[in-house]
Amino acid sequence: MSDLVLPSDSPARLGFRMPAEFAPHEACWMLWPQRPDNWRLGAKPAQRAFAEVARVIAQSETVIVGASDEQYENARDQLPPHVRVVELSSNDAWMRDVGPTFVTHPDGRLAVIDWDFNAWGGLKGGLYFPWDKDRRIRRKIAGMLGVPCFSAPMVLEGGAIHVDGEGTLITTEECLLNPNRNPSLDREEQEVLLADYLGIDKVIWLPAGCYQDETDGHVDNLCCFVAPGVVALTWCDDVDDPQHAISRRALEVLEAARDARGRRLTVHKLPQPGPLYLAEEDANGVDRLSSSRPRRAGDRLAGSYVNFYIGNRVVAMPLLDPAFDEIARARLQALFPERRVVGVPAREILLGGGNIHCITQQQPRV
Ligand code: KQY
Repeated sequence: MSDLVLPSDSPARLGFRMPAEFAPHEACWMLWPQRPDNWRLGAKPAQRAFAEVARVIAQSETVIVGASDEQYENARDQLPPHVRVVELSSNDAWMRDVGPTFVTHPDGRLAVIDWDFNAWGGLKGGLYFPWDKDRRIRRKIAGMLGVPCFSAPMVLEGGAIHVDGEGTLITTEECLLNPNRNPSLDREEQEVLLADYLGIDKVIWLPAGCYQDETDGHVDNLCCFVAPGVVALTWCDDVDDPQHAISRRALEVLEAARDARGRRLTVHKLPQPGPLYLAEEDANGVDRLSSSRPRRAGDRLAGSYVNFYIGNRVVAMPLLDPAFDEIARARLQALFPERRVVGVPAREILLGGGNIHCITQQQPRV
């Protein structure tokens, strides 16, 4: 980590830090899916899956779902009454990536970090155009909550980072050092910004994310903290599967790493589901529009059980493959003895390019 002096007004200099996902939450924010060029059959199956995710998470914290005006009544009708629905326009439904990264202050203040956003790569491999509505979401939520919003001079999606709440951040080189995100910022400069805005003392750089992940290797689909000093990692035993080498390289980095407090990490492996592929029927249900990335039958899906959400008393995990669902659920339950691990059928979310972690964003309790 570079020891450049922080600007005097950076959130970290003011005393703000990003808490871990496993710290207590005030709420969980989500968005309602609707775009027919990403979600098959007019997003109806995805809406049912999102509603089930919201229902499970709402068992232990407030859930707030942002929906467009034209989908407001439909979202209200499909979501349980105790899930709040607010009008909030978006270009798609990935609250992890377009929603606020919340930071907290020891005196009880909450603030939002507003990263730049370019739809996972802008015009060089991004997933859709335009992304103007997504770009405004963090500021709108800060406004709704009446909390300060710090604009960070860096493209970053929430799914590209995981933190332990004790000064350590995990990310991937494939995503953060991709020329389609921050071509003018090198590794050290990005570390300085992560320190300035999130209070990070140590960045652990994994080489790459999951095979064929359309986000350019978001860490939240590959590896996450389950406690300080403890991570879960997607694993694949098949040496002929490209995921095997990716996970093995990540394991080597994790095993050699020390976190911000000088601890070694304990790594727990979660099996990769599948491999899973987009079926003809899935692809045929998606509208083909030039403004978004096409979905083609036979495309490999970047399915991963690591893409779960840690709620206050429940963990919402994706069910993706009957051959591995129960093994993954039992391993996660052992990692979260004080929470109930609940599986949600999540193939419809995966077809849109992400999973439960990608569609949720925790608001920490202060
Ligand atoms: O990995 C995530 N955090 C989001 C996935 C977004 C996919 C967009 N199609």
